[in-house]
Amino acid sequence: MRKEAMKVQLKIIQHLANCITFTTTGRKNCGTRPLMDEKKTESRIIGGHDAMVGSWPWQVSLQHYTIGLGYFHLCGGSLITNNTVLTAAHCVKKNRNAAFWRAVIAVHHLHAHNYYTRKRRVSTITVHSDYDSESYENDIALFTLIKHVKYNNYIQPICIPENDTIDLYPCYIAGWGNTKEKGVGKLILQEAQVDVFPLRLCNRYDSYAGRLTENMVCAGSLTGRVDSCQGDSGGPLMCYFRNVSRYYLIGITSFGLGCGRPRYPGIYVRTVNYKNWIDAHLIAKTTDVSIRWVPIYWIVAWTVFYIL
Ligand code: 4AZ
Repeated sequence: MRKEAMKVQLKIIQHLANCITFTTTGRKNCGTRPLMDEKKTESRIIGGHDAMVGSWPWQVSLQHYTIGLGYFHLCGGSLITNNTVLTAAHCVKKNRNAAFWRAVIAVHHLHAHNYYTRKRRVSTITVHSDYDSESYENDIALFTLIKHVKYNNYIQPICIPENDTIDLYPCYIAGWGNTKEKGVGKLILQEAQVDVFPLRLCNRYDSYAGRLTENMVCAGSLTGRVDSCQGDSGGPLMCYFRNVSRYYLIGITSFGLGCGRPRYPGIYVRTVNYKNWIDAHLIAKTTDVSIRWVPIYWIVAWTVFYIL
């Protein structure tokens, strides 16, 4: 009887730990845009245009510090918990030292922060151990923030998909990257609607010719009018799922042959394939958040123990 009670007690502790980690990091209410009306059908976007303030509440600007220059936007990222930003591994090729980086959240104009804009220093950078800079395989990394952010109308996490889905529509990309292949970045966040293509189409001999793997998503436009570019890397490829009324992070902006070239859409990291990797590296980082709840676990667990 005591053994059984112990088992039940352990199960309850585990369940509580899971629930609390999940709710304190806010992943349950992911992928919603409080300031946007999803019912309004947006017209199709050709090329990029200014995003509206608060339209992508998980969009992050990852900035690197250089002496004399200060912080400089290098990559995009997506907020997936209240202290974690998902980005591309190649974003940290310049410097993997967390001390040189900051994440800016709820920012629209890179040089004009708002009262709700949050700047956070980074405690750890976790790069996928099998990232290959030649093939861009496993181009994924996690930035853990020193201090968590509070969710509000301007700050929300995006959902990570659990299962592969084929019917992706509508999907968007966003970032402060170059608007031309040899151009410069924009100060105001840009967004564009993209099509997601079957991998075999992008792997044809006159396109990426077999270089793309199952860990990648090919998206943009075949005529080359809509694409991501340098400076957008690490940012989101996000799709809206009407059945659940939420946005999911389908891809992470990774690479491409140039920008906006016909037959060469942008290539994104297929996040669904990294769900386990992400979770494994989150749990370790979020224990400090749930540790506050330990006394409550014990009270519940001991109460159950004595009742049984
Ligand atoms: C880059 O250099 C880059 N057209 C990102 C995305 C694409 C190309 C280049 C896709 O970070």
